Amino acid sequence: MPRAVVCLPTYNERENLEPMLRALGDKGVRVLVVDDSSPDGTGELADRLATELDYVGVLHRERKEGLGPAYLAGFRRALADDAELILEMDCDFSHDPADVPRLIAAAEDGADLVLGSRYAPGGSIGDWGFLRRIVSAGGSWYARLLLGVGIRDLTGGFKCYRRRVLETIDLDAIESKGYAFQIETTFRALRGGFRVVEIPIHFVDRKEGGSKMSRAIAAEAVWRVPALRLAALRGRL
Ligand SMILES: Nc1nc2c(ncn2[C@@H]2O[C@H](COP(=O)(O)OP(=O)(O)OP(=O)(O)O)[C@@H](O)[C@H]2O)c(=O)[nH]1
Ligand SMILES: [Mg+2]
Repeated sequence: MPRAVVCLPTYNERENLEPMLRALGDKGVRVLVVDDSSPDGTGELADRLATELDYVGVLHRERKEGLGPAYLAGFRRALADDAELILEMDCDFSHDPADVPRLIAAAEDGADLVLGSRYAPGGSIGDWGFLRRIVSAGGSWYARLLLGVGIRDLTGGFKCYRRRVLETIDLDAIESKGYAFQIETTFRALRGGFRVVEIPIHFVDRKEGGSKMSRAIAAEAVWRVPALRLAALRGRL
């Protein structure tokens, strides 16, 4: 089995971290927790768990700058550690740890980038309110239309990259911080000619802890999508 590293960004995920790390324990992966100095002590808890669980590592960052910079730091560390597959996933159980082997299997079957997709046939979302559904589905539809791509779930954060994808796309050029980061990485992979495959997942709302989604994050996605298309049209991406 190729060496797989799950990058797990955390900000105030104290209640979720330990169950999540334990749930990933039998999946044959290494886990890199990327914590942005969570005020609730998630980073210290991660250090403690890393001494007990040999498949866990921790990357501490000084301050919260959004998901994008946290993931980029995690990707760079995973690449330096010789990972062949690099996964992204949320630490709030919206993404089911039991799906990790399915993402890895799709990559082993030949995909360069696998997306855990809520909007692919067979995918679904549980217990989200009406507004959240509209915003999410509308966001993916908007990005799909403006970017002219066939991907159904562009904003999800449950993904598995082959090493060569992250080595090829220009990580230094990515400035997206929130959902836009997910859109941008997938768009860059498509532009790079990589094979992107969606596999259906069932997504559930978090039970513990609070959402970090904000208006600023949603607004960033709205303006970055046309900016990405423009950059592509100008041959800059
Ligand atoms: N390191 C780091 N992690 C973050 C940051 N923002 C969010 N996260 C983590 O990224 C994951 C997704 O964040 P959520 O707050 O669940 O955001 P979301 O999934 O877009 O929104 P909800 O569906 O409302 O939960 C979680 O594991 C968070 O702890 C950040 O700035 N830095
Ligand atoms: Mg979440």
